Amino acid sequence: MKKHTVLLCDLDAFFAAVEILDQPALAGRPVVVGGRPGSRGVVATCNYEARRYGIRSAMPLAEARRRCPHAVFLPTRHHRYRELSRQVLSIYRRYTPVIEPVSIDEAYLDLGHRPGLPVARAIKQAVKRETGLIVSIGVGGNKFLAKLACELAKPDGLREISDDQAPQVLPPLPVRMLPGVGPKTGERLSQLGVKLIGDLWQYPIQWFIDHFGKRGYDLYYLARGIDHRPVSPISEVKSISDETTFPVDRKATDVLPSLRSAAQEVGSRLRKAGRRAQTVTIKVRFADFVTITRSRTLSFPFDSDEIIYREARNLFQQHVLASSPAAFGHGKGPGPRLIRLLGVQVSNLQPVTTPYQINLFDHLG
Ligand code: TTP
Ligand code: MG
Repeated sequence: MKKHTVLLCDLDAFFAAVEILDQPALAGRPVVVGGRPGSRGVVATCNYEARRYGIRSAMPLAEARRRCPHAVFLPTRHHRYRELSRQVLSIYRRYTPVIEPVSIDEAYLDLGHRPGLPVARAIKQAVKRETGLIVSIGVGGNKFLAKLACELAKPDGLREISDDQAPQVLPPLPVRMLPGVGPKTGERLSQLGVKLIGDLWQYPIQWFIDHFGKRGYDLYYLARGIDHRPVSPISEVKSISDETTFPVDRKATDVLPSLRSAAQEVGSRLRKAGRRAQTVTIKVRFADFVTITRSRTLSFPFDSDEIIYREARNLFQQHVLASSPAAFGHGKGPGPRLIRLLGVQVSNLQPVTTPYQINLFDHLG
């Protein structure tokens, strides 16, 4: 069966690019979007001029100002970003109906059996001409290779990684560039002596299954540039979640740092999706595989890490720590109730419409 051509289109420095589009006098200056530098907020994004000073998404604004005091700091205007996001998607739709948006500025396109580069070139030009924005595009025979090509080519990138090129391109890259390998899996791989994608090639598939369970299959194949995930035009994201299975079961009193990092991961993806949530859910699987989920719905929409963590922590304290004194390790029970898996989810998602509420809610944390 002939393979499909996949494009990954990701707009460059999206929020910052929109601000510069609407205020051309800012061009060439470092621009940071996220809020006033005096506020407790974080950087949503910044342009490449600001990245030269080490400023990055999710960095506290105060830190960004320390690194580059003369940068221009702007509040977010989600309404305008959504408008441009829709406009760009409608351009993609002229080239294929099979589109899977993954965030406010990123989408996979399935081109069927057409060659990718000419279409990618045409899309880049149309987006530039009609919106003024720059889109980087990666082309590949699957989602992973398309995404990787885009990442390697950014900014203003256009690159294809063919199946034939994958065995040369992949080995020297860090394992963190594999889909699904975040800080946690990255750390586990590093403990196993694996730093580069090529380091994974020496192991048989059983090694992957022994260390990573069912996910091991994906890792084995992804390391070789093989990715069977289809481009699936889902209508709307309904929830965002992050969960970790610990390498060894942990005491309930020891997992709050993991809960915090899950809350941060979910918060970052929520903001990137241009959404706010109203419900936080925690999922806890104990060592005996008994699994519970507990939720709380707030009266207002939120997207800050602090609120997500605060609610997740309250749920955890109420339903895990308080309800099982043994979890503290000094109860009368058979011993501490150990935890195998911990997850955080946000749901009840809605688009961000009012621009200043991020800062407003920051003060509730
Ligand atoms: P990205 O595509 O990750 O970043 P970017 O478009 O700003 O820069 P580039 O693609 O050139 O590397 O995210 C898209 C938008 O999502 C970004 O402009 C702002 C928003 N966002 C947040 O609000 N918070 C975050 O933590 C991240 C990563 C993104
Ligand atoms: Mg982008």
